[in-house]
Amino acid sequence: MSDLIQFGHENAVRRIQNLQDNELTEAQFIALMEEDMLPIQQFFTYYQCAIMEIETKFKVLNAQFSLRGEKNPIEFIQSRIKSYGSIMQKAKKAGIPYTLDAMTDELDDIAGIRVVCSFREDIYRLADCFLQQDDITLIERKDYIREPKENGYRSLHLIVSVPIFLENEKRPVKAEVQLRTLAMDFWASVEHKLRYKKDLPEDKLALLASDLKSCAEESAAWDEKMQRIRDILG
Ligand code: 0O2
Repeated sequence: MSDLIQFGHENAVRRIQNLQDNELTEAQFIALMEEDMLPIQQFFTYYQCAIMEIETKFKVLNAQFSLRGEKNPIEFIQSRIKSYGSIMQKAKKAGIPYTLDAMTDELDDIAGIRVVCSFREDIYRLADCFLQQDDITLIERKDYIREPKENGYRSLHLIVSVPIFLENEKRPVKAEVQLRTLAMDFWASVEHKLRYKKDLPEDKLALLASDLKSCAEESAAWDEKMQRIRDILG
């Protein structure tokens, strides 16, 4: 059971323990459990809704580009809600209290949408079209393509706020959109897997880091050549 869900259950169990067993029917017990779980379920549902909104926006752009006779710029879209464990680790590292309000305010990437394209220029074109939409508010833009991270990581990151429309409320929700090419995505997914292999000796880790960096540079050169080919072919 995840820590957050556990937290909801523990709250409920604590309250239930304050009552006499025989005072509580099964239906009341379930109602109490659900009451404590509701804010946590709601918290994640809002992010799921933001993901649906943003995914749809990119799918619409993809369809529109193909109507103009261009090849679809998007190869695939992957989305995720940050895992409970990662949320906790990030909150702990940043000194954010374990409350839903604090996590909503302070964490920008609980909802993550990754848009993967074949060509680098399509990333910028899609990002511009997406950011022009009047319900999207840009909070932060990090261009790790023009300024790659020290280890070679490349992607364009957009932290945005998108409104979700609920029964009686319009609610802004934050999300992180990562746009990258297939080559950047391949590199990042391999590097992500290796990042957890910390039990290697220092010399092997250093070799790995330097090999990964040169792979990142080679794949950036690939992206550049593919872009040139596309520009020539039109
Ligand atoms: P996951 O598993 O994708 O959720 P921070 O999030 O605090 O580490 P910052 O400045 O808030 O850093 O965000 P940044 O640098 O924009 O990175 C956020 C996300 O980008 C990461 O989320 C990764 O998905 C991706 N990313 C950034 N740097 C790297 C990198 O060097 N290698 C790979 N493979 N991915 C990277 P998470 O939460 O780390 O991971």
